[in-house]
Amino acid sequence: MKIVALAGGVGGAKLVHGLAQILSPEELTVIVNTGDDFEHYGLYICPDMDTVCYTLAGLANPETGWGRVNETWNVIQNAFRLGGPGWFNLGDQDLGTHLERTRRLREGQTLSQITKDFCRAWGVEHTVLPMSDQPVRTIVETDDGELAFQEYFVHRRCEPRVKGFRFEGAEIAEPAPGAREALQSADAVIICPSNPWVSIDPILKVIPLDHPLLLSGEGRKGEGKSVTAISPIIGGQTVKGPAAKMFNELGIEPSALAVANHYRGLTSGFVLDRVDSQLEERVRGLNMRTLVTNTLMKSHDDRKQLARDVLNFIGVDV
Ligand code: FO1
Repeated sequence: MKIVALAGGVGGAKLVHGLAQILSPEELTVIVNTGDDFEHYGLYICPDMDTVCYTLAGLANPETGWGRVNETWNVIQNAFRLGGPGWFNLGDQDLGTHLERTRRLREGQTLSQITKDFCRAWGVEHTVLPMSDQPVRTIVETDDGELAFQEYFVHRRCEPRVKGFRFEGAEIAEPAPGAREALQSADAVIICPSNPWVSIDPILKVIPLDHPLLLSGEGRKGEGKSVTAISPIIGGQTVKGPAAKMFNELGIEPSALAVANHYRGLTSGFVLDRVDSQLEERVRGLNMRTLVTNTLMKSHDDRKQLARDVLNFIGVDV
């Protein structure tokens, strides 16, 4: 059984970690959002990519979910004292990643090649692909005007009211090498519990899953490829990040049902938390099979259990 997981930041990384403990590197490919990439201090930063890779490598900071465990902050504090921007926290170990990635990009290497090399160095055996090697930039349209994603997310703490999103460069960006092939040969696609607006939609803009070529592969049971999403909204709230706030500001009541509706026509399966079980019938009404289970990943065991539940739901015996 071949699975492709689409992931954004911390929530996505946690489920991917669970999946990677069950599926072999031949069975699992992860495609990661790069719409939140940006340049800071002249360095190329890939927050979601790094969050997924550090999590898979067991190097992620367990408190924040992003950045490195046992981190120190000497470089950024010294740069800040000299007048540099201090709103985006780059740790000393993390800076090593950005320095070397930037050096290689300037040498002409691609983001996917660099990611492959870094994953090997970190002992990550599963394939992790950026959605594209070309730049795609998530722009948040707000009451305060258009904001680059990290400006909105970190610098402005998601405070400006959201009116919409644009993914600059998505029309011309090509899927990263191997992404199309992985999707074509996949039996199932899992959309991780990441922010639908700013983590998953950029990936879908670059790699539309409903493209006939991608969906044509036969599932293991001859039923066609299944696409299953896990709700990042539990009991009307997001575990982490601004997804619920975004739904609200866009005039949609945040709920697992709203997430299912967002993916309507794309997903054949939908996973919602036990606290939202009363929404199950209405999600089924959107023509989706449903699984109600515990989706809150507080511990490492929770990650693996949710991964197991989702895999069983899509027909993998684990
Ligand atoms: N998120 C924050 O809220 N504050 C930060 O200072 C911050 C620094 C940071 C550094 C490296 C990295 O890979 C991620 C970092 N993040 C930070 C998280 C990141 O900006 C967001 O989680 C994602 O872009 C959204 O998925």
